[in-house]
Amino acid sequence: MKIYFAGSIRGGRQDAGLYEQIIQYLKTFGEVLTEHVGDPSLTSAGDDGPNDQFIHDRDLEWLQSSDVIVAEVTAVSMGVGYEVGRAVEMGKPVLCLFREGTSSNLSAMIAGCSDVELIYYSEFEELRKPLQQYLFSFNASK
Ligand code: 6IA
Repeated sequence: MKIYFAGSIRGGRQDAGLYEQIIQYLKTFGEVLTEHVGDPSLTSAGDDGPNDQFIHDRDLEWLQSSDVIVAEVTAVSMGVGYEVGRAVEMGKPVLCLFREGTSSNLSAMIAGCSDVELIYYSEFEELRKPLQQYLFSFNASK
């Protein structure tokens, strides 16, 4: 199973450690195409990578080739919102994760979208079971 993990980059890297934990766990279920999103050395300011068009086009190819999208949507990120919208239009299964108890407010465009599954949680450990259930049920229905 190919998993596309989406998390904030230029929207802010305050949750990078959490992304890394989620990615390590997701890797026990399949191949994570976007492991760099959890790289703690990747900063929101870093501009030394490939150019933006390359990043956009390559990420959309990965999105298209993925079986499932898992998006951590607590940190407000234009790119993550865009990826979720494009994935919904592609008809991909999308699971969004939103951490409660922070100053972030979840957009109605995610909270009100019946095409995405949404899990509210407060810490990583709470995600293990629901993530496992979601990925197993998805694999079984394929
Ligand atoms: O608007 P954001 O930057 O927060 O959007 C983050 C989302 O867009 C992530 O889920 C990624 O899949 C994608 N994305 C955005 N920037 C990059 C990127 N930049 N590399 C790979 N995926 C990206 C390279 C580093 C950059 C700071 C130069």
